[in-house]
Amino acid sequence: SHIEEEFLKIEKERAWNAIYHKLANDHLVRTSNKKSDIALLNINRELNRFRDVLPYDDTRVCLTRGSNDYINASYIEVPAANRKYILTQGPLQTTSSHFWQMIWEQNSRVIVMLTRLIEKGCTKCWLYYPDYQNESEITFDDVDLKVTFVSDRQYRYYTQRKFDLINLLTGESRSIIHWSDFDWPDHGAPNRPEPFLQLLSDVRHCGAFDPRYGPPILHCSAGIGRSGTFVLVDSILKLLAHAQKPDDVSLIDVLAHIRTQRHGLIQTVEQLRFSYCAIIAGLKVLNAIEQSEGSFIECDFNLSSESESDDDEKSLNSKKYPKICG
Ligand code: PTR
Ligand code: PTR
Repeated sequence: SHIEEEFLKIEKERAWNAIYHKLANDHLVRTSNKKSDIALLNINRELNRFRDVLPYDDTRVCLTRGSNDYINASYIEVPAANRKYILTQGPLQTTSSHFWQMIWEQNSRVIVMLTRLIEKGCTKCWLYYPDYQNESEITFDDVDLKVTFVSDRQYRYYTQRKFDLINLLTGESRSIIHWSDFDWPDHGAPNRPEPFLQLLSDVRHCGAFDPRYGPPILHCSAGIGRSGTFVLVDSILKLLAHAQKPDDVSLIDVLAHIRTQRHGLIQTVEQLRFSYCAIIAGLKVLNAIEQSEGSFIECDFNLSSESESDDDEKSLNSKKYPKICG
């Protein structure tokens, strides 16, 4: 593919740094009129995990219920690929309820968590979900939501959890699928693309892009480096699979475009290089998956790949609802 040719050319010319920094400079020009005024309001400062990672006003996700509509989250759209995502920071203790409120209001059903709770001794994300080891349910009284643990399943490279998200005002309950524990420290890149492509394939097949529901929620710690890499690889692979003229698909253009929706997507040269590697490998191994598009019927949030990867996984806890006291 032309992406592979481009990759080999950059390798040969050792041009990764130059390309990455050109992108960063172009970005400053393209976004000079972008504002993050809402994120900087005094009442919202504390709601940001990092002072320097803020959503732009025009692409931020607004909460609809309650007195403050702010959450550090952005819509990312790649219209040519027919893809929408929500990227957000790893929830803080004080913003976990807002996170679930956003999921309810946006009608999202899938969460991809690309950070660990703690990396190299530093806290990267609050434990905002019931992991069963600590808790089997969490009630967020301020937003009238309850999240209950349903099941977890350990795959070779990551964990899948299912939760029920219950609206305490109406009693309505929704199934949520949560992917986590993927090994990928911030500012770095995975050693090889295959585990990542497996995660991507499972995320696609669990209904993350089902048009009946809201966009999938992607987060890492800041919600820009690793999550941005995920968006770029997924959307470019989708574009290459469906574009009229795949040779016109430009990774750099798509990256520049998504960077106008949330700043800093893809944080390092390694992550940019990894995106190329994952796309090149993905074109080979994801072929079979692409062909199955449309075969996805009613989404009951059971993994369709269960039979394929049976030996990759084992149930951590009973699949049934764990006992609750009382
Ligand atoms: N100021 C922080 C830093 O540069 O370390 C912000 C930051 C943290 C940015 C993590 C990106 C980070 O990675 P990710 O978006 O993958 O969590
Ligand atoms: N067809 C299923 C769905 O729409 O959810 C599963 C699936 C999803 C398969 C996406 C492949 C997918 O990849 P792409 O969107 O790149 O065709």
